[in-house]
Amino acid sequence: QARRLKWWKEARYGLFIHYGLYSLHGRQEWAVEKEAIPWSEYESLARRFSPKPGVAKEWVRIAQASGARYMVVTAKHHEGFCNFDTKLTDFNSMKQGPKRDLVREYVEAAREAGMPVGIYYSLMDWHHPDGERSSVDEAARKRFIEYTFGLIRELLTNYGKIDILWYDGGMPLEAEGWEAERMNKMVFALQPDIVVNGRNHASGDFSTPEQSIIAANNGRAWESCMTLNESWGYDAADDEWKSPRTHLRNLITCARDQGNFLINVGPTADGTFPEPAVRILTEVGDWLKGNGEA
Ligand code: FUL
Repeated sequence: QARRLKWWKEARYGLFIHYGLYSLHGRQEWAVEKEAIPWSEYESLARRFSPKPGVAKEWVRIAQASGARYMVVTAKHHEGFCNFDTKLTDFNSMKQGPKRDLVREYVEAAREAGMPVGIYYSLMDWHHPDGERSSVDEAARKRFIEYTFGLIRELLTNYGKIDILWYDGGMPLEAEGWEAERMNKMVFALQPDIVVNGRNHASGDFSTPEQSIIAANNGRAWESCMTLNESWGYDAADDEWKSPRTHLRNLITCARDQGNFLINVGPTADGTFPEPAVRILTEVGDWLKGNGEA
């Protein structure tokens, strides 16, 4: 573990990106659930999903300008839309709009720049017919686990080396229901050097305080994830941007306490970062460069 985690601990600072169908309506990534949007309506967003060409390269460029030393990008969020080509569901970016494999574009852009590649994967899945009932129906759970393992297997097989697997949404099951130990066994068999968080309820490599900085006091590795404004996925109405100063102070606090800092941006419909996000990230990046840290 120490050997696998060495680069990650030294990196300290990563850029998190929440991008998917929810970026189109600009009301955050929980909207389909919170607003009870009918699936037919939500699914139709896929037909309008058209990230601008070269968008992943732009993300990597901004990540580099910000001084970030790794990236984590959503492959699938809670609403189940896959930003990648998969054989296991048609609800994906290759079959629906934009007919592109966005995970592949991202991985290739990051690789080309020497940027370590993290993949965010939500276990919780509101779209899969067995997702919600998996906790009360054993046959449903089995099918859902097969689906889940299948998608993770595709992500860790089809794109070369993946450096981080960032599980999320460990509901509605617990460690046993997710078969979390077996899941990680598969993950390490496919990607022996990968670093994984603990949000699938197995212990994994690091803990993930969210919107707060809580240093682990037991020597365990940790990474605080935070938003630049108040939302993860794009929210057109959210202008509560943190100042570059606050953002930098948070990064320094994490580094001082031996933790990592993962700062999030929610790109707009076509994948462009909101202007304030670019400004804040670049300002922090300039400071880091001026101080020999990037
Ligand atoms: C949470 C999710 O519910 C949010 O949408 C976001 O992805 C955050 C990083 O993790 O658990």
